[in-house]
Amino acid sequence: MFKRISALLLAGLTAMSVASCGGGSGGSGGSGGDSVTMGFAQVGAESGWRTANTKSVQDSAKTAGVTLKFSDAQQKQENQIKAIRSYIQQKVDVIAFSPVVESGWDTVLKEAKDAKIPVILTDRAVDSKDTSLYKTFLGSDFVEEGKKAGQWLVEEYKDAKDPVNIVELQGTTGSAPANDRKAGFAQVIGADPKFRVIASQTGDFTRAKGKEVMEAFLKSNPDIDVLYAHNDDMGLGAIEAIEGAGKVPGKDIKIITVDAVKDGMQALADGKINYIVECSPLLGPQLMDLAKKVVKGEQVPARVVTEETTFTQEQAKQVLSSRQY
Ligand code: GYE
Repeated sequence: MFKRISALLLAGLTAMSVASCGGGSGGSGGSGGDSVTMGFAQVGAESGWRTANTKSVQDSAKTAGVTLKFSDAQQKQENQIKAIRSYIQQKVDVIAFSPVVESGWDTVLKEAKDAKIPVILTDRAVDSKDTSLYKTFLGSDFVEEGKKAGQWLVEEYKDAKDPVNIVELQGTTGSAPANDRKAGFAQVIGADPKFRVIASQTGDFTRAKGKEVMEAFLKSNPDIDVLYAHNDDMGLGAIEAIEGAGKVPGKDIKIITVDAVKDGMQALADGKINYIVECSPLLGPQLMDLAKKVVKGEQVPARVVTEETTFTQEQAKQVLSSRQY
């Protein structure tokens, strides 16, 4: 079984490798002129955000002349570890990955370090104490995103005297965005005891799971005022569950999500979502830039934070047509 999965994964890695026209042999272990080969271990294809992120990485590798070896871990850490080990074996110049969960990376990161292959974290962080195991971390501030979600809620209910019952759809258990979006939100709403999180469960960042968990929430909690979903996709699944239960999303139950992908923005413009905190998936160009620098041995900042905004329903109507993803 184990063997079959790794054979499949390797076949997948080969099939999905995207060779760009950058020239050069790649795999030069950090030497070899300007040509750079990057091994990129993606989380999966769980959400609209992820699809846009993958496209951004692939497109910008082409533009930057970086040869990209790409793998999809289907939200499983063991697949990502195998992919990283295979990139080490192939002697790529740089490894970039978006860690599915925060913990458990030290061993494989040490292997990359021993092989003198620099590692860049993109999108999600690891909790390794030894920060020399990676060169930089490019991505959003997820705690800040959670805080922004909480701030909107506090403002929206500033005159309310009654308790506000909140249900929360968490992202993938153990992932940085799930941990941090939960923490940032809790920190802000925690200042006022009228805000009560009456149920909180993972929906794995997918639409299907978001719908399923929201159905269960609705069955056991007749009096839900607010849904906070850690991404648009889970929020969109939950909207189906809310409508299925005969309630009006955006009115009977206020909805806050994170990401601002096109489908989410459409639901916001349609009044089904009330507020979206943006999280940009367009990390590709900055990633290629950082990769070239670390391969050349140049200094890069230890942390590069993505710039992001928030959207109300009115703002969504204005920007919807020009939204790229
Ligand atoms: O918010 C979610 C995706 O890690 C920021 O992962 C990313 C999150 C994003 O599945 O939609």
